[in-house]
Order: sequence, then structure tokens, then C-alpha cells
Amino acid sequence: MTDGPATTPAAAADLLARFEARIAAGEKIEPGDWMPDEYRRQLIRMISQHAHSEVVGMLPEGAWITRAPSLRRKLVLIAKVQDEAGHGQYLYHAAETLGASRDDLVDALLTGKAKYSSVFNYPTLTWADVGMIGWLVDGAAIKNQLMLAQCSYGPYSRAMVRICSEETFHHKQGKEMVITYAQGTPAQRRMAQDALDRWWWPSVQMLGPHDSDSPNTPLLVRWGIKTKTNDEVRQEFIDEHVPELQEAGLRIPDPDMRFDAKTGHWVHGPIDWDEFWRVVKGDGPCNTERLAARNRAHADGAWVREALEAYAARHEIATARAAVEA
Ligand code: FAQ
Repeated sequence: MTDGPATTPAAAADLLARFEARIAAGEKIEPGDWMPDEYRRQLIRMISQHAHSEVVGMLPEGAWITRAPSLRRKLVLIAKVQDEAGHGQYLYHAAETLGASRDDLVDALLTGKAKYSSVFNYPTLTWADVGMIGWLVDGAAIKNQLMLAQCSYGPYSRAMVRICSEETFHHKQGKEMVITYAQGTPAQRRMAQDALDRWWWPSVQMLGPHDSDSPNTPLLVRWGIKTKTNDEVRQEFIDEHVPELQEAGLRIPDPDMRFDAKTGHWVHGPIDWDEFWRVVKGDGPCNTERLAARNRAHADGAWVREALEAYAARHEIATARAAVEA
């Protein structure tokens, strides 16, 4: 369905009602379809933040590629970091289908105006952190993205299906690595526990503020962009991961964590939202380092972009010449 712009308040109300009826019927909204400006704005906001997160998310693990303990681990890590770069590309494309300019989005990231996931502003101090990111950060990302795969906007929902299948491999390799260490030598066990101690809370926080402090959730849920709230997704993440981490012999660094037999859910202790907002606002342990690394990588890649533009221009001239000569 493609509708033109509404010319009267009644026509606008009708367009909105038809749009919401499509969403209620489970139809996907596609790029050429009519959509409220706020739906478009919310999607560009979320998809671009998501793309930035994938791209910045390469940095904490990428730092360990040269120090992987075996060729097998190195191959797996290179493939994982490369996948994250690909996810960034699909997502920037999805944002472009809404009329966003990639240059503007990238510029907002490089100048520190755009948000990206808080979790990537923490350092990777040991090799066990690489496994813990796979298990916890990819684990949390998958819970969130399985929900987003149901999103009402077609291009985002389809990107999520592919991304989730790749993240599932990341999650498995992280889990396998951490379990190996958790059952290894005393030094390896200490390393695995230390990694869990440092990554647990940032992973719990990355799923967003509590529903009561989440200004975007009500509209996103109403329009089927999110199909679950932040707290619902966080609960799913905790319910899956707490028993598995405990089974691996690790201790969750939350003294209040307990299983509630009545509800069948794990109940967590208070989350440090002051720390979360400090990190989101740019004052985390690695915010400055991450932005500097992205800016360096962007500058180093300038020759690739110039070469691609020169190639495209030559191709355009050749195509135009062939059309004239035909
Ligand atoms: N970090 O009203 P809400 C990955 C902001 S991908 C920073 O609750 P919403 C793959 C939020 O933007 C991980 N900022 O927001 C990987 C908003 O600010 P704004 C990224 C955050 O949108 C794995 C304000 O707080 N995934 O990990 C965060 O309803 C391993 C108020 O919050 C996505 O981006 C945060 N954690 O819910 C890569 C998925 N949380 O924009 C490498 C798509 C909230 O109004 C290695 N995004 N804020 O100024 C979403 O699902 C949602 O945007 C949420 C937040 C759930 C993140």
C-alpha cells in the first residue's frame, strides 16, 4: 500500500488508522509504504544505534586477534569480528531504506553525537573476556534481536533473522570457550570467574533501562517495532543464562540473585543505573578510546572509499558511453 501525504486532519487520522490496522494484522511495513514521521524517526534512531554498536563492538574482541592462544581460536575470532562488520553494513542499509544518509549516520558516530551500546565501553583485560562477550553479550543481543526479528518494519526484521543466525554461532563459541576455562586449571577458572564478574552487569544493563524509565518503549511497542519491553527481554536473558553459568561452576556476581519457584523466574538485585547513564553519556572506561579507534579506522579507510568512488565513476562513464554508441 502506498499512500500520498494527508491533506486534512481527517485524512491524516485515516492514514494512521490504516497503518496501525496493518501492523495489528501482522503485515510488514515496507520502504515505499506510508508511515508516520515518528515511526520513521524511531526506526532510524534505533537501527543506526544498532549499526554503530555492531561496528564499535568489533573493537573489544578485535584487540585479541593477534593474541589468540591457538590457530583455531584465532580463526573463530576473526570470523566473528568480520561478522559484526557485516551486521553493521546490513543495518546501515536498513537505515538507508528509510531515507537516512549513511554519511550523516557515520559522521554522528565519529563526532560522538550518536549513541551505541554501553557494553562496548568496557575493556577486554584477558582472553577469557573474549569468551564471556560471546556468551553474555551475544546472548543478550540474541534475546533482543529475536524479538526485533518480529519487528513491523520489513527490512529491519529480515536483517535480524540473518544476524541472529550468525550471532547464535558467536554465542556457542563463547559458551564453549568459557566452559572449557571454567573446568580447566585453577588459573583458568579464576580467569573465567573474573571475566564474569566484570561482564555480568554491563550485559544486564545493555538491554536498556527499566520499563518505568524507558521513554521510547510505549510507542515502539504500540507500532510493533519492539514486541517486548526491556525488562521482559532482560528477564529472558537472565532466566536462560543464570542456571547455565552456575552449571559451569561459575558464581553470578549478584548476592541477591535467587530463583522464585512461584513465578519460575530468577530475581536479580538492584542494577546500578547511575553507572549505566555515566557510560551512555560518554564517561565509561573506554568511550574515548573507542571513538578514537573508530576515527582512526575511518581515516585509514579513506583510500578505499576514494578508489570505490573512482571505480563507480569510471563504470558510469563506460555505461553512458556504451548507451550512446548503441
Ligand atoms: N546503550 O527508551 P529506551 C550487539 C538509550 S548489538 C546506550 O529504553 P529503546 C552485537 C536509548 O537509545 C547491541 N544507550 O530506548 C554484538 C535511549 O536514548 P535516545 C545493540 C542506550 O530504544 C555482540 C535512552 O537510552 N543492540 O551487541 C542503551 O526503547 C557482541 C532511553 O532508553 C541494539 O542496538 C544502551 N545499552 O530501548 C556486537 C538493538 N539502552 O535514543 C559485537 C536495537 C538504552 O532516546 C560483539 N535497539 N539506551 O536518545 C534496541 O533494541 C533498543 O534501542 C534498546 C533500548 C533495547 C537498546
